[in-house]
Amino acid sequence: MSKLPDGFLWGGAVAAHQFEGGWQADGKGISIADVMTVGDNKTERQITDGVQPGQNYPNHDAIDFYGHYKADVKLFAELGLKCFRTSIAWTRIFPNGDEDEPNEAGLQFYDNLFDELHKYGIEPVITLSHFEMPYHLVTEYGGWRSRKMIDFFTKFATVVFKRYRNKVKYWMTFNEINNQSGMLNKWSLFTNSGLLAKPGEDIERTMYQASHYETVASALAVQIGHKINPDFQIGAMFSIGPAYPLTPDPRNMMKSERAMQASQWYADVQCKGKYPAWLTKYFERKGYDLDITLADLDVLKAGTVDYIGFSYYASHVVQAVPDEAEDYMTRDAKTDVPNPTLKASEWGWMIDPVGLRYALNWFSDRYDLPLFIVENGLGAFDKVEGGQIHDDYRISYLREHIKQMELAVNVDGVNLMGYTPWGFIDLVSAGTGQMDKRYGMIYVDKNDAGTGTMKRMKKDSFAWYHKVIETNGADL
Ligand code: BGP
Repeated sequence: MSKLPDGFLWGGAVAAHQFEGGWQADGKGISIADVMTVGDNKTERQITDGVQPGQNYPNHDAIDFYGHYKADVKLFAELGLKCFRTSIAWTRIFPNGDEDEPNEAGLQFYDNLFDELHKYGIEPVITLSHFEMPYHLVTEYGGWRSRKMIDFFTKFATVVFKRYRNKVKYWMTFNEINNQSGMLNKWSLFTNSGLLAKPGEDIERTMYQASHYETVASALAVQIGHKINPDFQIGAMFSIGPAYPLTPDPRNMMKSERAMQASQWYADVQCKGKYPAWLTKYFERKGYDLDITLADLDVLKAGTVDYIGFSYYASHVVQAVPDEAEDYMTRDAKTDVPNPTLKASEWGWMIDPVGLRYALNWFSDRYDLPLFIVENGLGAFDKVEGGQIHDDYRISYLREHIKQMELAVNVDGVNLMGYTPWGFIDLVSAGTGQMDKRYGMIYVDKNDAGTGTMKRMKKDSFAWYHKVIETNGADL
C-alpha cells in the first residue's frame, strides 16, 4: 500500500473528562460528566441530581492524567504521535460557566500541557466542548435550551483562543454535535446539550432549538478564532455511522437516505452555512416555530468551518416498516436491524472497515473540505497475562480501517489531514462509564469498581502503531 501525504497527522484522541481526573483540582467546577454514574453492557449510566454520596462516578478520578501528564506525554512521544487530540475542560476555565473572569489555575494547566507536547514536537488538536459543559449551566439555565448559552460559550472560546493563539492551531467546536438528532435519547441530549426533559415537553423540538443555538455559537467561534489568529484551522466534529438499506427495496433506500439526513444535517449548517430544505420543511410540518433569527442565518453563513473532523466506529442497517410514515422518519427497534454480513464488537457495534471508506467519500463528495478522522477504534475487554497484553483483535481492527482509509486517499482522492484513534490510552467510556471497555494501546491499571494502581503498560498494539506511524502507513 502506498504512503500517505507528508505531514499526515498521525495521532491519538482522548477527551478531558474521560481521562484527566482531578475533578475538583485547582478550582475546577462540576461538569455534566461529573454527575454520571457507571453502567455496563445492559444498564445505562444514571444522571444524578448533582453529585450524590455513595455513587460511583468514574470521571472524578478517571486515569488521573492531571497528576501524570508529564510521564504520559513522554510515553505518547515514545509511541511516535505527531498530534494529540484532547478537549479543554470548560469547568477548569469557567467553573460554573457564567463567571466574569476565568480561573487562572485552569488556564495554566493547559499552558503546561501544550508546552510539554511541543517539547516533543506533538501538535495539540483541541475540542472546545466534548460532553463536559458546566453542570451549573444545566441547573441554572436549562442547558442549551437557553440562548444565553451562546454568550457563555463564545466567551469561553475567546479566552482560550487568545491564551493559546501561539500554542494551538487545530480546533474543533462541539464533539459529535449530531448525536442528539441521530439518537434522540436521554444520554445524547444530556451530553450534547445539557438537556433534561421536563414533564410533557416535546423534547425533539427542544433538541432542534438547542442545536440551533449550538451551531450559531460554533459559527461565531469560527469567526472570533480567525480574527485572533488567521492561521487557526477550526473544524466541526460529527459522528458518522453509515445507514445502509437492508435490501434493494426502494423504500429501504429512502429510509437509508432519511436516516443519514436526520443524523448529518449539522454538516449542511456548519459547512455550507444553511439548513437543508427537508429540515426547514420538517419544522414547518411539525409546527416548530423555533427561535431562528435572520441575524442568526447570517452568522451561520459567515462562520463555516475549515475542515470536517469525524468519528467512525461502526455502520448500521435500516429498513422501512410496513406502516412507515410518508416522511420515512419512524425510528424504532423494527427500523434498525443487525447487518447479517458483519461481526459485532462485544458491545454490539458492527465492525465495518469499508464503512470508513464510505464515510470519507460521503463527506468529501458533499462538502469538498479537508477531512480529519479524529476517532476510530475497538472497545474490548483486555487480559493482562504475565505483565503483557496481547491485543491482536485491536491491531486487526485498526489495520483494516487504516487500509480502507488509505484506499480513500490514494484511489478516491479524498483530502485527509490525519488519523487519531480513539482512547489510545485506556480511559472511561463515555457511553457506559466503564473503565474495562478499553480502546488503548497503553493499558491503565484501573477497573470499573474504581480500584487499581493506575500503572501504565504497553499493549502489543503500542509497538505496532509506532511502526505504522514511522512508515507513514506503509507497514501495516
Ligand atoms: C464517541 C465519543 C467519545 C468516546 C467514543 C467511544 O461517542 O466522542 O467520547 O467515548 O465515542 O464511545 P464509548 O466510550 O461509549 O465506547
